[in-house]
Amino acid sequence: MIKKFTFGTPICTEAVVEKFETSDNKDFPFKSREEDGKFVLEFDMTDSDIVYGLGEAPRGINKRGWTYESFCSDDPFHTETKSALYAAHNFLMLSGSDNFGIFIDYPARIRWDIGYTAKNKTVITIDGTEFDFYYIKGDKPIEIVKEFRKSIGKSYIPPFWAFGYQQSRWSYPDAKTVDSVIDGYDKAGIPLDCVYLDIDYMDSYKDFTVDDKKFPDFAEYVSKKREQGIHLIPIIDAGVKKEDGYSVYEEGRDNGYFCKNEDGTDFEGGVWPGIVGFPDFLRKDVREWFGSKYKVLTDAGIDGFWNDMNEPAIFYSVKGLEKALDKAVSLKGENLDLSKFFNLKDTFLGLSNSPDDYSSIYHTVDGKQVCHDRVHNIYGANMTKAAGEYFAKEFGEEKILMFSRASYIGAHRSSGIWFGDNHSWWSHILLNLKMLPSANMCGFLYCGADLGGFNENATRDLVLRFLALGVFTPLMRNHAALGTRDQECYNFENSEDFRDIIEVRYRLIPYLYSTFRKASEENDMIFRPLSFDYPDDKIARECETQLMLGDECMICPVYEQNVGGRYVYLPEDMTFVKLSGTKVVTEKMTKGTHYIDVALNEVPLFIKNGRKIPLCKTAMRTSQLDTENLEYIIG
Ligand code: MIG
Repeated sequence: MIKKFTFGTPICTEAVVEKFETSDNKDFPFKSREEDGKFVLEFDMTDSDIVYGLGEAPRGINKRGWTYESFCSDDPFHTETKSALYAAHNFLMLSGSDNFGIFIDYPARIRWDIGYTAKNKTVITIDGTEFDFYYIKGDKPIEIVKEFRKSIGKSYIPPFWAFGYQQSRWSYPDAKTVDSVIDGYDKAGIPLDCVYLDIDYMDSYKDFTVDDKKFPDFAEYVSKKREQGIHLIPIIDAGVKKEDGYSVYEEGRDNGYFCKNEDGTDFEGGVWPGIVGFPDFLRKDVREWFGSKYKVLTDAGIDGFWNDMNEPAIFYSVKGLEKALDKAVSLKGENLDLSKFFNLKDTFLGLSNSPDDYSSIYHTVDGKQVCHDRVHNIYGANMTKAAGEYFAKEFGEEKILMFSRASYIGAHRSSGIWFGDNHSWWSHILLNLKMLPSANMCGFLYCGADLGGFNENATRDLVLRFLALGVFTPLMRNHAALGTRDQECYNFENSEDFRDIIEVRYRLIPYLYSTFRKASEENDMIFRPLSFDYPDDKIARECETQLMLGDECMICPVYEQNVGGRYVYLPEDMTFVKLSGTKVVTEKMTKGTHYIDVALNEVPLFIKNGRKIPLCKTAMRTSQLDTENLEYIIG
C-alpha cells in the first residue's frame, strides 16, 4: 500500500510513474515541522531495527549510525566518513518494530540523520518545503521494495552482450592501443566483450567528436572491432566545449540550450575541454536535441555509452577563477602569514564543484527560471534520460548499453549506473558489495564498481578478488585511472588465474542474464541482504559481507589481502560451490559458521538446498556462448 502526500507545488522529477491520489496532509504518518524554509520529519527506532536504503551511498547496508546527504557529488575519495556519492536515491526503509518505506521525491538536498545524533531516532531534513512524499507499508522488506519499484517503473535492461567482461582505462587513446588490449586478452585466452574509450578519443574533449588522427576512419574501425566481437564504448561528458565552429556548441548557444547565469547569459564553467556550456537537461527540447547528438556515434556503429561528469562536476567557473586569480595577483610580493597563505590556497582548492557556482546556475523548468540549487540532483539523471529516450525511440529497448555516473530514481528506467571513482583498496570490495542491494532497492539493477579499483595502484591479488565479486555484478568492468599501474588482466603474472575467474562469469551468463530479466520484470532485487531472507536469524540480520543472489544463491567474496579464504555464515544447510575455469567443486555444508578455502583463481558461491543453477560452456565472446546446452549445479 502506498500513500502519497504532496507539500506545496513540487518540481516534477518524473521519478514515479504510477498515479496515486494525494492523501490529506493531516494524515502524514510522521512527526514533522517546518523550520527556516526546511521540512523536518522524524521517526523512532528500537535497538534492533534495521534501516535500509539510499541506493548508491557510503557505508553499510544498514544505514544506522551515520548522517547521509542526498547531493550528487563528484568526490573521488569514497572514505567511510563521507555523506554522499554521485547519486541521490531518496528511498529509505525501516524493518523491525515497524515495517515501512519512504520515498521523498525532491530534487534538492536532503539530510538523513539515521541514529547519528540520537541513537534511536531518524531525523530527515528536506532543504525545502515543496515535495512529494510516498509512504509504503508492507509486512516484509521485499514486499515494500517491490511495491515501491512498481511505482517507479521497470528497470532498464541492457543488451545481452553487456553481461560480458569489459575492459576500460583512462585512457586507451588510439586505435593501436585498443587493438593491443584486445590482442592481450585474446592471446591470454581471456574472454572479453567491450573496450572503453575514455575522454582521449575525442577531438579536444569535444562531445560527439572523434580525433581522426587517433582513430582514422572511425566507422570502419568500429565495424572491424565488431567483426572481432568487440564493442567499443565511448564516454560522453556533460559539458560542451565552447568553441566557435564546433556545431554542438554553436547550436546550444544559438538556441539558448545552455544553463544560464541569473542575468540570462550562458553560465560558463571549466572542465576537461576548458570552458564549456552545460546543456539544460531539465528542458525536454534540450534533451531531445542532446539525445539526438549521440547519432553521430551510433551512425558509426557504436552501441554503448557511459555518461560522465553529470553531477555536474565543474572544475572551476569562469567567474570563480577570475576572482581567485585577482586575489592571487593582489597578494603578489606580499609576505604572506599562514592564515593568508591558507586562505589563498583554499580559494583555489574551493574552485571545484563550489556551492557558490551551483547557486549561480539557472535552469528553465516549465518556462520559469529555477536556481540550480533547487534541482541539483536531477541534472545528471536528465542527461542520461536524454540519451536513453533517444535510444529507445531510435533502436527500441535493450539495444544500447547506457550507464551514468550521477543519477536520481527514475533514471533507472533508461540506464544503469557505475559507482564512480573508487580506489584500489581492499575495503572497496566490501563497499561495492554493500551498495548492490541498496541500488537494487532503488531500481538500479545494471550496476557495478570499477573492478580492481580506479584510483591508485592495484595489486594482482586485489584485482583477482575484486573480479571474483564482479563475476556476479551485471556490469563487470575493470577500470583504472590515468597514471596508475596497468590493470588489464594479461599484464599480471600468471594470467591463467584471471582467465579462470572470467571464464566463470561467461559460464554463469545464462543464469545471471535470466535472473536480471526476471528482477526487472517482477520489480525484484537481484542482490538481497541476508536479513531479507532470514529475518529471525540474528547473525544473518547483521551480516554485511555476504549477499543473497536471485532465488538460488548466496555470494561471499574474499575481501582481505594475504588470506587463503574467509569465514562464511550459512543461515541454513547449503551447497558450497567453487568455480574456476571449467572446474566445479561442490560440498554440502550445514547451517552455521565455516571457514572456506578460496584460492585466488576461484569463485566461491553457495546454492540453497533443492535449487539449481545452469552453467554453459565458456567462450571468448558472449556472441559465441551456447546458451542452449546447459549443465546444472544442484544444491
Ligand atoms: O575528472 O574521463 O569517473 O571513470 O575515467 C575525471 C576521465 C573524469 C571521471 C570518471 C572516470 C573517468 C574520468 N572521469
